[in-house]
Amino acid sequence: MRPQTHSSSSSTDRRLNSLLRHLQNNSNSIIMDSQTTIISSSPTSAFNTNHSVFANIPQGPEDPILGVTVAYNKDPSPIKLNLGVGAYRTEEGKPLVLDVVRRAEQIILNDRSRVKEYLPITGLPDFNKFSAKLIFGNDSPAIQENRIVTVQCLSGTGSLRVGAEFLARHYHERTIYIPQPTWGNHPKVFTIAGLSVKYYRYYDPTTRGLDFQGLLEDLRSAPSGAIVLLHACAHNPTGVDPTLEQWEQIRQLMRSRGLLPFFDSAYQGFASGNLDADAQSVRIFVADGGECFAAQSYAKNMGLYGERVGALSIVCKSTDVASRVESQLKLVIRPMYSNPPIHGASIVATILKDRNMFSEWTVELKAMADRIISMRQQLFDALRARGTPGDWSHIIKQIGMFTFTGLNTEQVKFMTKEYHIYMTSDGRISMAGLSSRTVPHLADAIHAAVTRVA
Ligand code: PLA
Repeated sequence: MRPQTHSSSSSTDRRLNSLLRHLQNNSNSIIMDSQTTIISSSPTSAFNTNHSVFANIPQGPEDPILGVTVAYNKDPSPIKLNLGVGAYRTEEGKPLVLDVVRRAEQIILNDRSRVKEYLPITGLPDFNKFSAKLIFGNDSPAIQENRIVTVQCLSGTGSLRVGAEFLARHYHERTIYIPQPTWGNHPKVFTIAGLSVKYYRYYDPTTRGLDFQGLLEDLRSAPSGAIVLLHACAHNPTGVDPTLEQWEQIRQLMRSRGLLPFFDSAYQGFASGNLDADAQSVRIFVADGGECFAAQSYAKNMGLYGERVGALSIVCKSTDVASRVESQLKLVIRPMYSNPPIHGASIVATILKDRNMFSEWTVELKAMADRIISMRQQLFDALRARGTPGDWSHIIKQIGMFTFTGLNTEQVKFMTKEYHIYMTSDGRISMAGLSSRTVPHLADAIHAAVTRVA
């Protein structure tokens, strides 16, 4: 129900309005008159304790992804299952803190020389240095040539937002092309920063694969200089990535049209289990010497969701440009949140800097990626065993954290109502939230939805 519009007929409101009119018309006597009015009247005359200045505010909708968790939390059913948000769970269905993260935190805790001073506006220098190496490669010429600026930001979302604000202020082309479909927050982040969002074709529902021709056509007809958002790997929500050959064609087309790549890398290591393999798309764009943006998140690959740790890198043509770009990034960041938090970045820097801890991390990361891949196989097998109508091979073909099932909104609603399975209304399920124990329940629910709901 819409909240009722406020009526100004009460005597209190009449007095308030006349006070406001007086203030508007007689600015010289504002302070005297307002004080006089407030002191000489009853407390309710100018300040009504029952009336909110936000009385007319409409109820906002829940977030399409994070709202799924809100609904899940309210459900008392013991069999409920949250496959909405992309958050890794163990076979026991529990959130996971990596052993290497615990070890890094212990080191940080024991180091009495560490203090809680403000970080620089651009964040922890070691974190930035090693984050750039992680995504662009240890021997990246662009790093050696000192033409990459990396700034620590508030996880992937904050990195995208800072990049978007910078582009809105300093780049001549305001249009950003994002894939159709994409992560639900992308259009909001870019629009609110002042960019104009357009879509390029990406996913073909009939093949449940990449609409490569559509993608090329749309990018070919984009205005020269337009920004193009690319998921570095493990495309969310479709789980469909271009092959390396297709990436190469996308690169050639984008460079020939002068389109500016903005990579969102939220799942490095989660697609293949290998950090370098999952960064190939970004690296082929950097290898040609051209410019690009990259937003990195450590939420998933280090399990640091709530620590909000990520980085924005801007690859420039020269050191000189990079240093001016950095100076402007500081002017973007300072009035937004001044400087980023220290703890999560210290964990990441501790791990990335130390050869042993780094390799321990890659083992734990591979185990997470492998468990997700094995969930794909188990769910596929369970549907086959039930004889569920349809071709479910996309479950094993898709890459990364999510399966874009092809289930429609009504089927999703049915599964939530009858089976207490929570997922986003577009039919996306987080494979990382499944376990061997819960696969049969999900397969039963999908089977029932497909056979009973059109
Ligand atoms: N980019 C993509 C493509 C994402 O999928 C997500 C997270 C982010 C950026 C931002 O992550 P971060 O700010 O936490 O680093 N997507 C999640 C969570 C996992 C979410 O919606 O916030 C998802 O369930 O889609």
